[in-house]
Amino acid sequence: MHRKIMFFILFLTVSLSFAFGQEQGVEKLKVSDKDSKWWNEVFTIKNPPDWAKGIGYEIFVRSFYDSNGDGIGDFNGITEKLDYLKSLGVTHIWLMPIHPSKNYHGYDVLDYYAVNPQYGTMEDFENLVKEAHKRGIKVLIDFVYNHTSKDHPWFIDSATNENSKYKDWYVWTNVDPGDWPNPTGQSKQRVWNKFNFIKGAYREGWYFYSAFNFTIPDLNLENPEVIKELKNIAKFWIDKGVDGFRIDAARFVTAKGPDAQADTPETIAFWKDFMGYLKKVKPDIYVVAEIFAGPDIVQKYYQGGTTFTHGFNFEFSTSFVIPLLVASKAKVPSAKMLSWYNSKAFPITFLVPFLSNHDVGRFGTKIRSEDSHKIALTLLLTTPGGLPFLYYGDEIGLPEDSKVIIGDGEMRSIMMWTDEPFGGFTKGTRIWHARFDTNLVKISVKVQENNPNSILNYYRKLVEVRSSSKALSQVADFKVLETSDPILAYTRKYEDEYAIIICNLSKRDPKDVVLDLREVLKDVKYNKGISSSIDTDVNSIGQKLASTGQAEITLKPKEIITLTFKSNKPVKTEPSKK
Ligand SMILES: [Ca+2]
Repeated sequence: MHRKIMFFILFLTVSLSFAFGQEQGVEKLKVSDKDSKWWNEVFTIKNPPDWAKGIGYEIFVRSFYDSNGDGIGDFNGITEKLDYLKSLGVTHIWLMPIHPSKNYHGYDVLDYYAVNPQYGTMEDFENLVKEAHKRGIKVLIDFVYNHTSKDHPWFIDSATNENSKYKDWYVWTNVDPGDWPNPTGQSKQRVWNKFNFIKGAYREGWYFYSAFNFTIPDLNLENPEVIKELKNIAKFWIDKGVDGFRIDAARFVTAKGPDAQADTPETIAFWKDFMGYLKKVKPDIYVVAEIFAGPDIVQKYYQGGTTFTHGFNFEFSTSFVIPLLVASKAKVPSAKMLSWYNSKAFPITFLVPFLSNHDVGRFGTKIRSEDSHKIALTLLLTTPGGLPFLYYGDEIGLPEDSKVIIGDGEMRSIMMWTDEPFGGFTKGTRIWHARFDTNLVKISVKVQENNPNSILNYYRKLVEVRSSSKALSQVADFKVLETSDPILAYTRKYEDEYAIIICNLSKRDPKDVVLDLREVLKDVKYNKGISSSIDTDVNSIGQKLASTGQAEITLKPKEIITLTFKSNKPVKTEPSKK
């Protein structure tokens, strides 16, 4: 009896230690590049495309930095922060709408030829563009072509003046078209609305088309006069020094019926013509479109490179980054990414990845873990695609501010610069969104700059590694390595430069990994590397891999390591002429 119990205890101890040992990472996961395939960009890209090394940054002017203490962010505020942006590796800033508007976010424009006086003067804007250019930063502005404000003088005249030149600038009918489904996903919002804003107006009782909201009627973009005017507006801003545009609501230009309100052939033809004009005015123009859909729809706007130069990838975060982080499994999300890569309809460089924006919300709210945020930023900057975009605050993991009570304002709250009142956003005594979560100052730029292990310091070092390596900062070949969960690993190659990125997606368990990259890393020297854990000696791993092609490493839970390599061959020099 006694011996039986002893035997059972011994058995239990052995089984437990075996199981425990496995969880602790005794099992070694092999990562080898033998059976994987290099993916090459199948479309010809101008070499090197000027955006490839860069990083884009979306700014909500009202919330970025207030230079004059009135509680509203402004152009001069951005100008003051250009050196900060430069320190993030930013090469393109996208300013959300800068025009006069009655709405705080600016997407219902009142005058396309002016700047919002709350943001500063036209001279302030021109100065921002000039100072940005001095630092090698391009300026993109938001272009809201699909609709105007209902208070825009064009709409008022179109509604009230039977002889107006703007009469057919909007989509009107005096016969009730019935209830069409809303194409933008806002099912409660009617697309045909009765005009009753002005008593006795010529259009009183008529219906106007509006894909988003009755306060922003759609322009009639089949009217050549409207198209001509929009081209003039675009040229006006290009002449001001603007380098390109972010196109708002690109899918909804022309509705042809209840079942044809998005992505219609007329819409695509409109953009093809419009882009042809922009490229004529400014051949190197950078245009990234909001095609709020998956890549299967986005590809319709590539058209062999004749339409937009880039479209945002709305699935990058939801179908790739978040599933990796939540499920801690690599296979399915990696396959998703490769399906974009394999598309015959567009090059992967057409798809612009991002983690957060002003409509989909902040990544820092969806994934509340610093380690995961570091992984996400690494994936953003090291997986193939077009110019990666940050939303202001992504570099510090800024979450949404739940104290903001203005509609959608939680995603567009003030930037946290310091741990002073209002996060150092203003020197004044109030801010435009009144209430804010004072706890957020704890993750401000200044606080993170003083913490070696912060998201911001990790991000800056990652940018340094990225820009030191052509394998990461050019349109490079790409290979997802065969691994077992929870390990994700991929390599990139440009000429004879290489990068490897390896990540332990497990939230709890460290993993021992045997790296065998002898097939790839031949005759290379280690360049630079970074780990999301400051305790990992990445340089010795990199040097070992460079000399032997192999290394055994223990990855901590949620650790990601990026290593870059250059050719060991002596640089060829031209024989000197005697
Ligand atoms: Ca201000």
